[in-house]
Amino acid sequence: DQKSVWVGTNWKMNKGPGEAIAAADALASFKLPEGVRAFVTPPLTSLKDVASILQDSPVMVGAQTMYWEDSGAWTGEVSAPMIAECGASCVLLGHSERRQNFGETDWTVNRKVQAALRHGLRPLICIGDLLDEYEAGVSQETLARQTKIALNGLSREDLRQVVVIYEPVWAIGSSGRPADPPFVSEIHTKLRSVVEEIAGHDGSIRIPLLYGGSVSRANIRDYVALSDVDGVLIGRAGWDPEDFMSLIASVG
Ligand code: G2H
Repeated sequence: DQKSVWVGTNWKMNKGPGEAIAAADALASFKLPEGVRAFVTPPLTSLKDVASILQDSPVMVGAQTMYWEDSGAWTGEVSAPMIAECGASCVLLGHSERRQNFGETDWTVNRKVQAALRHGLRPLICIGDLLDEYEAGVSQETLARQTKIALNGLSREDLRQVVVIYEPVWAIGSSGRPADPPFVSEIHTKLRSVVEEIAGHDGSIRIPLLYGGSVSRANIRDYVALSDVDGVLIGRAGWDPEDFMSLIASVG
């Protein structure tokens, strides 16, 4: 895993089943460059179709969220075993859009991480600082807290499965501006020591640390070049499958 570059695209609430299937068909024909680990997170309405189209492709498929209970009276929610049965191998957890708009907290993210792991799903854990935290110079404290709580109680075997994605909330979406690579470098170096504190300093477990937030053709290589950045999560710039493939090719 050491040399892999992770490149994911989060479709968010875009693409109905028809469009999602067409996009998955396009992704299925793409050959990944050596060393790139790609993933896509479609909406739940097309998770099963996209996973089945990509089942023989190296592109991994994940959900964008899930609930921590396996089943029960939780109207509107879906569980880890349901997502796994749809063919997903991973799940985004704690995306800032979920934390901000749907009440997710550090501790609910932790419960979801544990539930995902129980059902063999790789948790793709998003963390991020708010603009006022960034401006007050406390980004690092927020990120350390979010990371430590998300990973609380995990075994070493569990820690081998997780991916952590730094997405500054002020850098996400059309109102955001991409974070400067030197700032990302500084943050990721500190995050590396936070995860090593948890997983050990001997290098036997290297938790992939990805950057996300307005990643585009213009800046993707600047992030991937950073020594503590193991890849990127792309939103808007990766929604078109041809664009996603060319972004992957540009770092492969
Ligand atoms: C951040 C990112 C992908 P965008 O949410 O998760 O989206 O690249 O559109 O800022």
